[in-house]
Amino acid sequence: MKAPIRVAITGAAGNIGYALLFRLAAGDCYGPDQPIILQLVEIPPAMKALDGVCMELADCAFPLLHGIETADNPADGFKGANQIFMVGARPRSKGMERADLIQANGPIFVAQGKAIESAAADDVRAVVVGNPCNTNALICAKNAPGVPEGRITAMTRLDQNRAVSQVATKAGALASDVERMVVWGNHSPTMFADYFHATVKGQAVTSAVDEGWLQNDFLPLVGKRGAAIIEARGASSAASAASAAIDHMSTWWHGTKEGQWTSMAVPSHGQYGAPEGVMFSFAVTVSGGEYQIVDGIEHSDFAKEKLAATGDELANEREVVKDLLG
Ligand code: NAX
Repeated sequence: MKAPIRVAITGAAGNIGYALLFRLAAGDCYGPDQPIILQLVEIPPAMKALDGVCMELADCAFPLLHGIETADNPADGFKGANQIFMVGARPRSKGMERADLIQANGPIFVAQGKAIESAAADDVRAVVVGNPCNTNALICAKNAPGVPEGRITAMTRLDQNRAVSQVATKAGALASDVERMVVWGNHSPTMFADYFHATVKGQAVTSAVDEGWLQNDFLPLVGKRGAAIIEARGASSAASAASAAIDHMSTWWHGTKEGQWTSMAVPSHGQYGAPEGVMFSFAVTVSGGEYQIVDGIEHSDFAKEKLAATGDELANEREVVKDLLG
């Protein structure tokens, strides 16, 4: 049996947290031979609910769960953490614009960035799920300048999984038959689910599936999937978001298979025309715990327009939080 790793989760008593913790403890992220110690972080009013979650975790008697610790602040909660899931954030309330949400959540990620730098393990890897996740991850990274670049990322894997599932269903195939479907840009309706380079059973998606459907139905379907789930369920995506967070961290931990791509929002250095210095979702490969942005992908004019629009949105978000960038 390997030595346990420390896995910190913020927002651990929330909806996504409730779907995430049990799968982490069951070994779904790091494998059946990797024990973990969970470090659960919440805000003070949620600590009682968190106690209840801890009781349930204990009652599962998970063999891989070698400890549960709780904290009501990130400096304690991130101590020695090797892996961090930043899920906790203020939800968007009625009448709140995206810019208001960005401003309300920004300070949370200033404190969490500082805590990663001062308290986490040297090999820390972190994903931000709490929205607006790209810009929150940017704030976090800028407030952790001593942490190597690229260790703090944001999650667009849910958008990728949604895109994979829609194409698989349309083509009468399985999700595992769809490859190289990646999402570019922001985790917001402007993101671009790039079907031009994706394949289903080895065949180009553009020839396997009606192109009119791809352009007119698929893109809005994926872009507005979160809203459709709220409308149907009366609550936002939780289990699917937790599953995507596990996929993001699991791929980072285990690596991508030969020829496979995945989507991660990572610091941009202007590749593919993305604005420099934002957290932009790119096609990446992963090996040995390091991601690499895929080089040399050709984009059509249609795709370039989409990339420019989502990039502009991220540049505008960065402008809104410029005072929080360390
Ligand atoms: P909930 O409101 O159910 O839970 C959030 C939890 O975070 C609460 O328990 C709250 O007490 C805690 N929290 C708030 N501020 C905190 C802080 N400073 N430190 C630690 N904990 C804190 O929301 P939930 O449905 O779990 O969603 C969490 C976040 O994920 C939201 O921001 C949501 O918008 C975002 N999402 C992101 C997705 C993505 O693909 N990136 C998809 C799903 C989801 O919408």
